[in-house]
Amino acid sequence: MNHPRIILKTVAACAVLASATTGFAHVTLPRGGATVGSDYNAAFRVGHACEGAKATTGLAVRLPKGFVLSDAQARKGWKLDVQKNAGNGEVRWTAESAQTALPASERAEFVLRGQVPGTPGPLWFKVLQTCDVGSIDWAEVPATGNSTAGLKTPAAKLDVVAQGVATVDVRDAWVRQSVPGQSGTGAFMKLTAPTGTKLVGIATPAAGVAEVHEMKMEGDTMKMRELPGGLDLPAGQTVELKPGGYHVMMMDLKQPLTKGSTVPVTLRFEDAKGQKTSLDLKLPVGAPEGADAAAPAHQHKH
Ligand SMILES: [Cu+2]
Repeated sequence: MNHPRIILKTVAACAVLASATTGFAHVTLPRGGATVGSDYNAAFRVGHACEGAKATTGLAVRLPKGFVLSDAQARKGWKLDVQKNAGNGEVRWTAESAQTALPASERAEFVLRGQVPGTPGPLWFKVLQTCDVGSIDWAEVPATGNSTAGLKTPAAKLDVVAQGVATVDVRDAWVRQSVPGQSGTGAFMKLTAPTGTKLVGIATPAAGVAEVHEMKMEGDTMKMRELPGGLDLPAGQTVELKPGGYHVMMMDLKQPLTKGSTVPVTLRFEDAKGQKTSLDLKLPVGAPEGADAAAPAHQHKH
């Protein structure tokens, strides 16, 4: 009676693959948010031409209400038009010839700068991509919430966060489940900071102590220890905390962490200027599909 399970797994794998492909084709902003009222470099990534087209020939970004444009980056061989009208401003790049158009197989960034609004919330940039054949209007906005999941042609989203809230993007976060009597476990995630920062601390009511750990070979034994000075998150680079690598160590667990429950966690960051921010999250307990759950169980040795 293995068949139903196998079929289910295949379907799930296809779904993941399909969404990854569409994700690549979307016009998006880099991972991570922006602090209220801050200056933001909006680098729109164009990863693919319109369906059946050979090249992207134009990109028009409609500026959302509350975003104050300062300037837009010119592109060689492209005409730049800027309309600063309050409320319906637009920045438009148009290829001057077929030679300077962006080939379907190449990726590029179209950059504009400006100040984000003073109130937190998602900011949607609607982008019209024009190609030698056809066009795509990346203009879909979810009816509620701020997830673009399920949208075919989502607008590019920027999360504007309150002062003191980290702009770091956190994905695929999870906590390894624990059994009664087990004192420690690990938490794992992918972190992307839009501007360089450091993960300097963790707090959770589920554990007496939580630390950022690294794994290191000492002679022929793998040992782990707290990262002195925190975990570096270079700008725009995704840093992965995973079994066998960097991880959040939770010690003196208050109770067993059962699969399917969630653990509240506060991540604390500090940038090079000493600016402190934090992020409150609820992490699911249990390895997600595709995670390296087969890695050796987390043992605490110092
Ligand atoms: Cu550890």
